[in-house]
Amino acid sequence: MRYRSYVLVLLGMLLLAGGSFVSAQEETTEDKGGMVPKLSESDQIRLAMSAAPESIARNAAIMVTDQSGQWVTVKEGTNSFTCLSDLPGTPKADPICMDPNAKQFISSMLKNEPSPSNKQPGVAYMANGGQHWEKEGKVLMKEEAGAKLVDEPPHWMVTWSFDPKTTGLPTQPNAGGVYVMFAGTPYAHLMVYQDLTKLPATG
Ligand SMILES: [Cu+2]
Repeated sequence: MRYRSYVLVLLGMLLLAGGSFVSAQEETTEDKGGMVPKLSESDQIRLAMSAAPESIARNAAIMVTDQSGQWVTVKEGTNSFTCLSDLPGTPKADPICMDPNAKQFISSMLKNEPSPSNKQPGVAYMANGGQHWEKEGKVLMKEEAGAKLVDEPPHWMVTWSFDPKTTGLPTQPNAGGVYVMFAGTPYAHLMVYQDLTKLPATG
């Protein structure tokens, strides 16, 4: 009898632990409804750091977004990478870790500058995945009437304007795992899916 209640208590503890594990996971992958700026600073820091391998995230500068979408540095970094809790524009959280060139690229894009300010290719990680808008098979830079949201699996990016015409690279997510996003615009960049078991079924 005593043994049985011990087992029950243990089982209860396991269930509780399992429950909080599930909700901790959901925090970084489920629909936020564009709520990331409203999350607490510590939740946003966790989100930001989830975008890159731990070896990069732990020494990176950390930025969160305030209610007006401004980036706020909450921790200085020592490895030149910057992790940000969310890229605005889609309901789900899009945490990203960027090297200095990629940071310039992304920052130019969010400021609607005509072309990115980086003069060299950059590397960015989105190990938690993200979302993009798509209409009639075309990946869009911004939401449009009739556009639908498409989930991006975990990936990294090379922020350089690859031309699909000269490189032969596809402009759509596909079973090969690599494509040029925003092809034909100054913000074209290479998308590389990091988990080959999670490629889009549409390929
Ligand atoms: Cu992209």
